[in-house]
Amino acid sequence: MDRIERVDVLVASPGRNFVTLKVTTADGLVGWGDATVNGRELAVASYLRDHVAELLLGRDPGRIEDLWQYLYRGVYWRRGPITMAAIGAVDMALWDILGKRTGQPVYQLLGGRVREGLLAYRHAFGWETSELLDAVDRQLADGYRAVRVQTGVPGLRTVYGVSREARYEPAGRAAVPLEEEWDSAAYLASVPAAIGAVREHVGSGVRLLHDAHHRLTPIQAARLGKAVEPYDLFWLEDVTPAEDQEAFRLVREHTTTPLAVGEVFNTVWDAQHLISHRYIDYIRAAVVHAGGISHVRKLFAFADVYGVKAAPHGPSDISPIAFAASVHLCTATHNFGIHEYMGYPQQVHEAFPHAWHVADGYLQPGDEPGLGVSFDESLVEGHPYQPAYLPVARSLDGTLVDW
Ligand code: KDG
Ligand code: MG
Repeated sequence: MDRIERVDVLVASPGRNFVTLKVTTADGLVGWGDATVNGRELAVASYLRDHVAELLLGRDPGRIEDLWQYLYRGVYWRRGPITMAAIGAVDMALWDILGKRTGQPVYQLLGGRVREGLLAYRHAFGWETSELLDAVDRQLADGYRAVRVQTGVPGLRTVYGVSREARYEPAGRAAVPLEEEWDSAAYLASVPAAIGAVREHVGSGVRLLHDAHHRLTPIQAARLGKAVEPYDLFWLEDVTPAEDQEAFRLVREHTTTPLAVGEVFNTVWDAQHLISHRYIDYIRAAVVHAGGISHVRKLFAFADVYGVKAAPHGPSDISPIAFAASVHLCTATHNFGIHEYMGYPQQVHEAFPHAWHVADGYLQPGDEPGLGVSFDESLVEGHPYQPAYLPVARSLDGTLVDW
């Protein structure tokens, strides 16, 4: 039996902050995990260094499920993004080690390929509709068939997810979060027409998605869902905060626009009511933030029972390691729907060499043993953590609005 010999927590900022877990075994196998929690990177690094690393030393890395249960059920204070990202990083590192030990890519260990590729969606944004149409065209020209469309709101100087630059990074480097404006009434008055313009521009074959970032009340969300029905959205995402899972019933009862939620969920229980009542169509939980491959696999299997599809979160703040884990899991998941691929700057691709890739708008896991991804540790030295936060939004009277 092999044993875990070393656990390193590597915090580095090659363009943006990432928390990477490196698990080394006595046989010299290395497993990589991602524990990045955007804006709370040091908290999860401390959780791993100060409370988890010691627990892993000497243990059999092949007992993936038992170690998951040990780190989850064996701790009185459980759940939440920090705990679950820490467990998620350990879990993906152990699957990586198992793959390397057996010479198999992780998707083979999870039951093997159930499709030839994962439909990926990209982001397109434009302050004006004409800029948005150009951005959509660029994604289609790159071979993608699904695009998330976000646009400016007349009267607001800033809108989350809509940059005036060609690319945007959600977290801005600053000691405290920037403050943006928000006005749900202005948004509701303008966004359906922008989505309609995109649909008219691209015709019927392209999948269009839109993200409301939890900003609406349930009745506003219901109204938006009805308003965009003629434009055949693939989904409307995060229309209202899901702490109150029953709130989605109201949205569901009023619109046939498909609903997606869950990128901030950490366990299957966060989505239990939503899924078992069939209030949503897509569950967005990420391998890193919801306890790793082992737990998200259960969540997706639970969703499958109710006809809900898996559609993982894939922004730039999830490192290419967790992205690899997600691509492997979805390659072997029957009820997969679509995968977000926000994309990374070249610097991040180089920091995390990876076998996963995109071909013709579809994600492929590659065939290297394990997760097929690693991290260039030499970057830790010259690229230290830099405080960076998502912006905070306030409505026009100064009231803080939901993320
Ligand atoms: O950390 C927050 C980002 O990941 C968030 O902006 C991404 O809403 C998001 C999405 O759908 O990718
Ligand atoms: Mg989102």
